[in-house]
Amino acid sequence: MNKWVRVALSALCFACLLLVTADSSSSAEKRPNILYIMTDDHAAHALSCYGSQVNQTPHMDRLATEGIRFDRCFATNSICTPSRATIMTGKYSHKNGVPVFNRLDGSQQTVAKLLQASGYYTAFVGKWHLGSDPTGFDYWNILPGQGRYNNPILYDKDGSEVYAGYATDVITDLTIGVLKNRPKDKPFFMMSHHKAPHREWTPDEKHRRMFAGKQIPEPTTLWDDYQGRTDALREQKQSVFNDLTRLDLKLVPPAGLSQQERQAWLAVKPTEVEIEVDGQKKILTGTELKRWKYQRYMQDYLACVQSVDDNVGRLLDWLDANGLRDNTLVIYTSDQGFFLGDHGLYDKRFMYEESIKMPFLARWPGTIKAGSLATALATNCDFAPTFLDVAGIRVPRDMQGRSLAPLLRGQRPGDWRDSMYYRYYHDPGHHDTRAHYGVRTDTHKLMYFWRKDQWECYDLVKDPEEMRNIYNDPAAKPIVEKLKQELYRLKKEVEDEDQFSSELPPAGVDGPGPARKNATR
Ligand SMILES: [Ca+2]
Repeated sequence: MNKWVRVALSALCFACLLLVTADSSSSAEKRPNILYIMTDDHAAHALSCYGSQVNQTPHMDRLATEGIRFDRCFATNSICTPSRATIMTGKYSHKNGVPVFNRLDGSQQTVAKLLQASGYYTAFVGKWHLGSDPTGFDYWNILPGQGRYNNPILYDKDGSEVYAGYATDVITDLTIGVLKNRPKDKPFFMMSHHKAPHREWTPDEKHRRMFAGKQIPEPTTLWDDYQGRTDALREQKQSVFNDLTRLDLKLVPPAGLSQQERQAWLAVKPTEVEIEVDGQKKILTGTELKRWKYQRYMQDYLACVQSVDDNVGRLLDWLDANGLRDNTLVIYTSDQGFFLGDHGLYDKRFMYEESIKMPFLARWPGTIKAGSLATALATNCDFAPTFLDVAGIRVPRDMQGRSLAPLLRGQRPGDWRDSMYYRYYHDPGHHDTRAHYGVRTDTHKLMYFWRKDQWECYDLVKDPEEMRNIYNDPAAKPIVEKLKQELYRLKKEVEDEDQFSSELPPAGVDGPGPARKNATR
């Protein structure tokens, strides 16, 4: 080999080396930012991109128009704290130790810790509601427990502080502040969690006015008489007609009450209400009162949602204006769904569609095709694996979900799941909702109320509103048997060995939080 060939070869090798180095550094730079926006109790049927009959959410709809809408994304245990624990761990409640409103053991593996260890800047702002302080975040600032709507208190590792304003605006402001001040040499993982539109549904003044007096269409199942169902629907105490309190309905206590008397007055579930119509006092009872309660509930709930929608728009505008549009995966979801008078209910918990269905919208230009739709069954167990996958991190084997990244790209893997497992434990809980577990497929649902040994089964194609329990229908026997087999197969697959079926961990997520930062000043 002559000298010139050797020089040429070594130059070629050097060029290759440069190419490899440049390539690996550019792929590291290209790891996407992840902005995860989550609300509390926002039902998919209160977003216009999901066909809402009751409101318009133009800013959330932008994510669907510019990205993807998942139509079958479900919570695996439809209440706040368990869903949050599942999102952080990628595991079912019986594996992460959070079946009810109990404290998350923050020493366990979480998606935030894994992203942080791989070089992501990780931050959390807003409603955490997991009892223990966040772990795996470079920055966190959270509401104690449920937090409050007006002038919320948030606390970080140094103590708590009162923030003037409305919680949804404050949380968005803080999120933008964190993003502005983040280290720019790392991709970010930002979780921005709203309190809204959680009970007691206190809107800000602007949006309260927007919905005050507005007539909201009633859902077709509002007057469901629960015929043909198990005892569970008849025994629950999450009825719009019977269980909303004076506080929920924003009734004003009479003057002169002590603090204690005032609280007792507000906690009453009224069977008659005095209102004023055209300057005349009027007592509402019976059917008229029921209809009025539904309206009052929905007016405030939707007003809270509208503020979130405005703030999602504000955050998207900020991202776009700051050059973060193209390389940021933005997700909008809620910790579960919510009953908006469906089956006469509010709240969640039950395995019926309105409760378990999570809105799930994602935008990531260049990767997600604008205006796409995913109908594959997804669950909140899948979120952590998805974040890891898009960040190029191997998903640990003990995570029970599966990355949604192929679905984001419009590809449904051939071996994608065709059923999902659900389990709710909190019985009697706050609403006497009976414990149950079940399976949902693309076409059917089977629910088992295990303490009562009672079953419900629905054909979701013929009966999407789940009004006709076909469990005892002779013609449905073959499908019921098939679903039972699938239910027990899934129960085994997710290793649910009835860990929490008889004994539940103590509650521990609603404490007051630490002392004020300026308490000693
Ligand atoms: Ca919730």
